[in-house]
Amino acid sequence: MWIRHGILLAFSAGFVAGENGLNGWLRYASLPEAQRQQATSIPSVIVALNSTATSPVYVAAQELQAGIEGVLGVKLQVLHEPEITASSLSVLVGTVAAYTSKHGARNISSLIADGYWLSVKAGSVIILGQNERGALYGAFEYLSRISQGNFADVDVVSNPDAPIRWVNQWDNLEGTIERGYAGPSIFFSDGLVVKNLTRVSQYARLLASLGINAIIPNNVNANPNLLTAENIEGLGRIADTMRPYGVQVGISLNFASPERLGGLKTFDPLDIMVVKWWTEKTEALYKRVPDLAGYLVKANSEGQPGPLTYNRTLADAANLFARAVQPFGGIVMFRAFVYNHLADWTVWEADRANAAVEFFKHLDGKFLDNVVVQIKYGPIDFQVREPASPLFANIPLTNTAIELQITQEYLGQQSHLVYIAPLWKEILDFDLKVDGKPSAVRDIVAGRRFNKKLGGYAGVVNVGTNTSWLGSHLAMSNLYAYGRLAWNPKQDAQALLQDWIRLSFGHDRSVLDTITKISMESWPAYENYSGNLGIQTLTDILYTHFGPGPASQDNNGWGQWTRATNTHIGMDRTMSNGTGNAGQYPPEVAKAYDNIETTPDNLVLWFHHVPYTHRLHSGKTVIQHFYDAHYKGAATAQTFAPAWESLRGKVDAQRFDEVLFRLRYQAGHSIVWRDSICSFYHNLSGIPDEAKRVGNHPWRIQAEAMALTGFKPTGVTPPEAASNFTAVATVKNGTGEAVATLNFPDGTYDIAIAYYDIVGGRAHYGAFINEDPLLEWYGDLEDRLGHAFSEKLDGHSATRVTITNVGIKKGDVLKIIGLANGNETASLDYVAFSRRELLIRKSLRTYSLFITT
Ligand code: GCV
Repeated sequence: MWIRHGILLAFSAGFVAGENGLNGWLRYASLPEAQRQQATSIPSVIVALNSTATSPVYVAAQELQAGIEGVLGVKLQVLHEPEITASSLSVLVGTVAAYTSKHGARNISSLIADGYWLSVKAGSVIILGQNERGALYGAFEYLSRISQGNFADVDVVSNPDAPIRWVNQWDNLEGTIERGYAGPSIFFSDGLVVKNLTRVSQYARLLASLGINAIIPNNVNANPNLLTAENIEGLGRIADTMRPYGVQVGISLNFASPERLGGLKTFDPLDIMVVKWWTEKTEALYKRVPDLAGYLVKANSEGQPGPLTYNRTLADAANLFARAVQPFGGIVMFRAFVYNHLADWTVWEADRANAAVEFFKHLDGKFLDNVVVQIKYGPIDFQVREPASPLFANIPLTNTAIELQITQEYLGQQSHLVYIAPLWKEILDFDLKVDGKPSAVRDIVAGRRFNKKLGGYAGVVNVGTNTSWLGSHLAMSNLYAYGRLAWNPKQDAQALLQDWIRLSFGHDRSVLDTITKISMESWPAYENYSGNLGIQTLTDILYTHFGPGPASQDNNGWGQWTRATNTHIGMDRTMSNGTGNAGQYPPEVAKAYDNIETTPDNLVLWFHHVPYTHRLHSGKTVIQHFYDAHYKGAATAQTFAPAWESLRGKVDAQRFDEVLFRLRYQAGHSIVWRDSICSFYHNLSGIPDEAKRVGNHPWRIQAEAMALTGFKPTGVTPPEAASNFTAVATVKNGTGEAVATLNFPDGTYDIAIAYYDIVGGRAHYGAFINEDPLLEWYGDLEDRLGHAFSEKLDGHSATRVTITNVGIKKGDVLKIIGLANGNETASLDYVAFSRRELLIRKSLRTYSLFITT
């Protein structure tokens, strides 16, 4: 061995195997003694008013038994009817109807479907659901309370804010997941439903604990083969597995299935043979899955087939399915994500943000009652900042649901910590002021504002087989918060986060404070370094949607335009001069967005096309705001890993190590973001950074300036994803050596080595000072992070490793060796030095200015 083990590897020493995340927030960890003592009277028995093993009430009893045992260390017996009578110290769980028939009526008439009543009085617990599902939800609420050490008496009725609380998975039949970052599907493999559905059952348990009542397991870009007899049977097995948890199954449909699977010559929604085909398919589905929740449809979007091919309307399509499922009580979620991805980008007005209203407004009133239009929260596509979609305000006669994305497609793909609930809250709380009346988005989707029967929430989750479910343990706060907000959107994002922290990581105060701090800072930080002022996430939209690629937004049909020139930036969406998008909002909101004076800074580039020198309300110019925000965001991201490290020993080993690895990765990649975006606009606008950071890196040694053997200078795509627009790389299977004599003052430094980790191999690296080994590492991020990987040297593959606390003397010789492997060349961008002593002494603000490395 020519290199000693690296620092990253050394961190795993000293830990026993830890938790792997599989139980999420349902760990039922033993309460610390002090809190356990507050449980003055512990129930002595669990009474379940249903003895059918597949019923949610039965499951609730099992869950109560496991939970109480885990938290309090006592295993209670479960009794079922008819053997029981409720005792004073029991936990009784059942439906109101079952309770009433046995014990007489209770006055809890305010319960609605899925709601529950929870009563805790001196150790006696009664949990009654309006239906079986509600009883299970009430049991989970009780367990959440005791898991958090809350034994207080309570008498509470809890009803869901909206009837639709669904999750969507974008799983493909062959087992991949579109925009999934946690391994293959738990549902499908090789074109079929998997045989072993254990993970599906565990997923249902997590979902039920949040009040989620249905799931669409397959991708909205749907495969017609889902409707073969074999797969209908498979769906039946999925439904059987999830039903005990009250989670119904629905499916995404491929609109062209009658032709592609059924062999018909058409898929025209008004063709009689097509109608017959769908009717019979629906009957076959309901025969196997009598409680099928319904259908989800993506039509005429991003190349998917749809009714417009036959000059039929989107309502014709939705109603075809609505009629088919109506006799069975099913519903149709019809996606409003319809737009032309081949738009003419030279046409100023061809604004994708207008598409949903253009496609759906004139259809208001034409959808059947069991159709719900599913609307992404913003007008484009899950960007780091968007205004609420104007469609929520434009179809008052139609049921609507909001689509949120738990999987972090545009938000760092679970390789960056981003707690999204604060973003969702901003949208849900936004008042669209329809007809001058209070019209919060949450009230519209709940059906309250326009008096609609159906409505609610669809969250795109994309869990995979990784035991952490989402690839990152900390990302699970997003799934938790999604479910809790779908139940009650008035809840506070930080309070939800803290419930999740206590349930997932225990009761240590510093654990609570630290995870709260980094999570609450994470969305603002990510917005700062990935795209601010409403310009969208400036990622490479033509490739993986992960790393920086600002130029990719413009000059193509996808419509995520920024209209950046060398003098101006931003979409003019005003009514007078722009695309008119502001005018799609009700008058009061339209007026505010139409006028740059009343548009909030964080959306100014969403609605206005301005010079880089335009002064914001903050007093800064747009370009200086860009520079400062990107530096500030990346500086905040540097604090996450050290903050997490302070929890060493307070979090179990496996989750501690896995989170630390990701937070360190994020620290490096946030600097990739910062530098790429700053450098791109610096180059484009020619306007210098007042703080002289952009393009000025005195503490960096550029790889191309080192003495090179085997490594050759190369450009990367986009060019700004390399410091000084140049990196170095070996040829395939080659070896490279880069050497530099250090000219920095003697001191202790953190040394960051920037390189590119691409798929196709695991390049092997070593760094030495004066021939002494400093760090050995591999280009193996594809094994360790689940995000969409790249085959090129670009903003997705650009990354950094950091070695802390290295003593350096002027004249020391730094050498880096890279061995290519497979299709992965070895590569290098720069080596950056930060003075440890200075870093420790500086405040965060100064630190952000200081980090020019
Ligand atoms: C499932 C975006 C994503 C696609 C996704 C699509 C949608 O365009 O990048 O992967 O397709 O949205 O929501 O339908």
